[in-house]
Amino acid sequence: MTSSAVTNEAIDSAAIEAFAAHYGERAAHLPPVAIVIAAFNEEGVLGSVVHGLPASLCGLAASVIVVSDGARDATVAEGRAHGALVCDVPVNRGQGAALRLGYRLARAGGARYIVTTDADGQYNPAEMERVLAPVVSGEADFVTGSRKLGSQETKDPVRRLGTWVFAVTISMLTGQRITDSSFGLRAMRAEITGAVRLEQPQYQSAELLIAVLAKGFRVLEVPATIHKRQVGESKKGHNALYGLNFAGVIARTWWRERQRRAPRSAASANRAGGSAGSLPSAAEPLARATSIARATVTGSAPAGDGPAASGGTPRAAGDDPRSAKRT
Ligand SMILES: Nc1nc2c(ncn2[C@@H]2O[C@H](COP(=O)(O)OP(=O)(O)OP(=O)(O)O)[C@@H](O)[C@H]2O)c(=O)[nH]1
Ligand SMILES: [Mg+2]
Repeated sequence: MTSSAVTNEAIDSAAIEAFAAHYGERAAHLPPVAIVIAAFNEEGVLGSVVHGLPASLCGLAASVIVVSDGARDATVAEGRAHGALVCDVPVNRGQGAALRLGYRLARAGGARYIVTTDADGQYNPAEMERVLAPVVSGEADFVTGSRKLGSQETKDPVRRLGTWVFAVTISMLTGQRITDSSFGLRAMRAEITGAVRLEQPQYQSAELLIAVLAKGFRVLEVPATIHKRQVGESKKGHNALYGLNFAGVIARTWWRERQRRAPRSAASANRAGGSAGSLPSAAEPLARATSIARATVTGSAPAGDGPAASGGTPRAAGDDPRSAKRT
């Protein structure tokens, strides 16, 4: 392990320990679907985003995990007030590091499916079910929304061109037609996030997509919408910086995965069967995950994954005493 990996692990372990201590049973026994959101200084918008998320998807109960790191505003309190399980990391590391931690918390709590969305309100929660459905039905392992197949609000020609160029590049490199490589609304079987190598601290979407494709998982795109950011600013920098970083991640991930490509037979087995045969177990119990962090979590059987009591029921308000009541 490099020294930065050791530091990252120490930060993750401490955050998992604090999360387990704060939420106890709620964190240890998650419902089947975990909606994971990375949020950095998203006060003023995170609350309404969490509030608008469905309490169940595809007939399965859903919880919301927000990973906030190094927030200098009320992001944490706002997320908790609206019912999200918020992991409050003291150091800012980036969206990639935050999502990785969120995936780990979701797996540790026993979630079977992970859906991601952003904290800035650019994605439509009504489209989540469309993204998750092929994963639940077993048609795909990983589904991403696509603005190219759906719609995008921005008229910025540089953004539009960038999205197209990166999608074409990834399609050529991986051999699978991809129309959008940076869509934040996506769904996957939870164990996939523990089976692929994820290292990017910030610009994570291309790494995740390329790594999932390289492992031979079945990837699907569905039409979806991306709105303009209404509150706050992009955390990724202006177009040129974003584009340069994004291109670098594509090149480095493709090269890395090429070097460590699994034998063709393993990849084909994943593709053909779509089973978790070569995967680690989805549920790395929180107690075990946090044992590194010396956390104490007790509990009995994991929550079942039967249909939620009533589809579309509003999310319950959080455990925070300031919890707002949903209408
Ligand atoms: N925890 C955490 N979340 C982050 C960080 N940077 C960005 N995010 C979150 O990641 C999501 C996407 O970030 P944005 O800045 O909107 O970037 P983007 O959507 O890729 O690009 P834009 O189109 O410019 O908005 C948002 O929910 C951010 O709050 C970070 O350093 N830490
Ligand atoms: Mg955004």
